[in-house]
Amino acid sequence: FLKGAPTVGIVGCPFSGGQGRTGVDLAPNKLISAGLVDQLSALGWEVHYNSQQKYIDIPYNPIPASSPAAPSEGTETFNGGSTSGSGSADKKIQRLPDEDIGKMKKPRLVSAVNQKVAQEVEEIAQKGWLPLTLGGDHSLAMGTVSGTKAKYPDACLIWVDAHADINTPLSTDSGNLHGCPVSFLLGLEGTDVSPFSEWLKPCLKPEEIVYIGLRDVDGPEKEILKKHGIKAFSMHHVDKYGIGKVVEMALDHVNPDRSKPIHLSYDVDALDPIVAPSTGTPVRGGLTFREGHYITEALAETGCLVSVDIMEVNPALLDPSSVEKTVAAGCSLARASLGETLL
Ligand code: NNH
Ligand code: MN
Ligand code: MN
Ligand code: MN
Repeated sequence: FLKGAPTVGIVGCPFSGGQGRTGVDLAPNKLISAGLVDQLSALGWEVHYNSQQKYIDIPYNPIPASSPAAPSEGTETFNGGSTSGSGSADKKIQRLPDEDIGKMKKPRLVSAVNQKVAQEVEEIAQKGWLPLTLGGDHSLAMGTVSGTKAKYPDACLIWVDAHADINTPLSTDSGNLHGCPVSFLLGLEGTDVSPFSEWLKPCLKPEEIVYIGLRDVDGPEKEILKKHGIKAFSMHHVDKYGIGKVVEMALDHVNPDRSKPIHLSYDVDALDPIVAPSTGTPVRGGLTFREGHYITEALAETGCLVSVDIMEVNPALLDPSSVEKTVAAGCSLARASLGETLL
C-alpha cells in the first residue's frame, strides 16, 4: 500500500488531555531522544519527523461568555513539547479551563487536538508514507484512525490494549476521553456531540476492529462489545491459544485475505507492567515482552500495515529505570512494527 521507498512520517503528539495524569505528553520527545529516528533509518526507512510545533498553540473553543468566570486554580497548561528533542525548552501555554460537557472531561481540547492529528495523519498517508504517531494519551486515536481511514476507507483496526477504550460519553465512569475513542470512531450512541461532531465522522464498522490484550474492561463496555458483536481477544485467549494463534484469528476476522490495509493502535499498557511500568493505568497480567512484540512482527509480516500508534508511555511515572524500560519498549515496538525482525 505504501508508495516508493518505504517512508515513515513520525507524528509526535505531546498530549495528556484525554486522561488525568500529566507526563504522558513527554513521551514523544523521550522516544525521539532515545534514538528512534536513527533506529528506523537504520532499518532502511526514510524518516520524516514533525516538529510538534503545530500542537503547541492549539486553540479550543473558549467556554461561552455566559459561563462563570474561570477560577485561576483551574487554569490548564498544555505541554506543547519542543523542537529540540530535549525536554528543557518545553513551552507552557496558559489556557482557560475546558468545562466538562456531560461527563466528558476537556472535550474542546481533546477535539481540537484530534482534529489536527487527523489532518496530519491523513497528509502523511496521502503521500504514500506510513504515519507513526507517538502519543500522548490514547484519545489521540480518534484523530489517527480518522486520518488513516480518510486515505484508506477499507482499513481495519487492530487495537492492542489492556482496555477496550469503547466507553461512550454516556457510559464513561471516569469522564476521561482516552477511554472513549473507539465509540467515537464507530459513531455509537452519545458520540454525535459537539465539538467532535463538527469534524469527526464515524468511519469504522464494528466488524473492522479487533482487540488483543484486554483484561480491564468496564461493565458497560462489555455490553457494548456484545451488542455490536465486536471481536476481542483478552489475556484469557492469549493464555488459551497462544499469541501466534490469537494474531492469526484476529487477522482472519478483520482481514481474512490479508488484502486490506491495517492500522495498529498500540497502548503500551497492553504489556505487563513488568515490561512497561511507566504508564498511567497499569494492569497486572499483561502481555510478555515477546507476546507484545510478536503482534507487531506478525503485522509487519503481512505487508498491510499502513499506520501505527504507540500510546500511553508516561516518562513522569515511577523511577528512572522503569521509565527507561518503558521508553525502550515503545521504541522497540515501533521498530518491530516497521519490520526490524523480518529476515
Ligand atoms: N475504562 C477506563 C475509562 O474509561 C480506563 C481506560 N484507561 C485506559 N485505556 N488506559 O487504555 O476510564
Ligand atoms: Mn488505550
Ligand atoms: Mn489501556
Ligand atoms: Mn478500568
